[in-house]
Amino acid sequence: MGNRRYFDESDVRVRPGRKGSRPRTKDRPAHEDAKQGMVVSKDRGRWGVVIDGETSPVVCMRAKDLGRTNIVVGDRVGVVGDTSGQPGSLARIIKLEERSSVLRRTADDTDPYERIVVGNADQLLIVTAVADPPPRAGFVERALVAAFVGRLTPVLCLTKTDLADPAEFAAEFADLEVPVVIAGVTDNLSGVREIVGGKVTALIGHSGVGKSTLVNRLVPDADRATGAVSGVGKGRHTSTQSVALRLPEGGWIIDTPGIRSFGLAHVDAESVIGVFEDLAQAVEQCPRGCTHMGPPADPECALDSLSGASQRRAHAVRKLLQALRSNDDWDLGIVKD
Ligand SMILES: Nc1nc2c(ncn2[C@@H]2O[C@H](COP(=O)(O)OP(=O)(O)O)[C@@H](O)[C@H]2O)c(=O)[nH]1
Ligand SMILES: [Mg+2]
Ligand SMILES: [Zn+2]
Repeated sequence: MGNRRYFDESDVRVRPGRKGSRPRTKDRPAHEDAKQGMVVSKDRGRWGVVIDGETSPVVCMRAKDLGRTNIVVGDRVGVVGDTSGQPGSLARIIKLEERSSVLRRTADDTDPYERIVVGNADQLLIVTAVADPPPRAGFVERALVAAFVGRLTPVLCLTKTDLADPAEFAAEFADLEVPVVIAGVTDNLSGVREIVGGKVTALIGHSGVGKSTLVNRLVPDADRATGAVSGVGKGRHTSTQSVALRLPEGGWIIDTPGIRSFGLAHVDAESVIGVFEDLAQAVEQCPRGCTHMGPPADPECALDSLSGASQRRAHAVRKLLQALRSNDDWDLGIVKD
């Protein structure tokens, strides 16, 4: 990933932290005693927060000060009040820390609202079966775009490798230098464990690709329901809320069963190209208004002057831009699992 550029703050619109926005002396004393933790669950006005150094989540409400601030799984927060975690205890989130990454979805490509679903994940594990259901490049492309622009490192994770050879599908993304791991039921998971260990990894994929099966192998006490789960409200695992599960080797897996759609209305071509240093430099030479898609629309696009690995990367990025323009694959098809 030598060509992948590191972002600076201006690349991603993250919610600014409250720190520094007002003088310290105006902070209430309670804020100084706040314990830091990570949001691991969110459900109907209650958040589960694991305080740093602890293991069990503390149930929290959101302080009035925060208004309707969107607090999501993975967020780093400051918590005050009863943090004992005893049954019936309720603590209060008083501060949302600045996010290092954001995974966003929109209801569809025309939805102007940017809905953040996971905060601070290091990586996005894009889970795809190589067969049953057949893999869809369009879905992976859109997930890659979401990861790149949200500052998550994408990893392609291929399941059901007992049903088909994963090499062919994996090759489609080789030019973007996206790491690929295999995670079929007959595969040793050491490759996956190496990648997720010690990191915060969000996991997405169509229903039925084997996400829950994988999570159960990685987190033995996760007890995620597998197989076709139909109907609303049946069983205890039909929640569509995201949840963070602690990995035995350290780090977290964030399962996101509730992502039903994955629009990219907030993303433009420049921000995708900007992820790749060589391409970002090249497009500085493009004529005004170039959409970087190449001929016939953009006969003078500078991406067409590249050679070697950069040329292949430009071709792959154009495929991402194409995916961005089409509405065909925005629906992940995840209803319940
Ligand atoms: N053949 C095969 N089946 C798998 C594999 N992984 C999962 N499955 C099956 O695929 C179905 C859907 O798996 P599940 O984990 O519930 O998928 P999810 O909807 O993505 O959470 C279940 O019947 C699993 O047993 C695999 O690697 N190979
Ligand atoms: Mg599932
Ligand atoms: Zn161009």
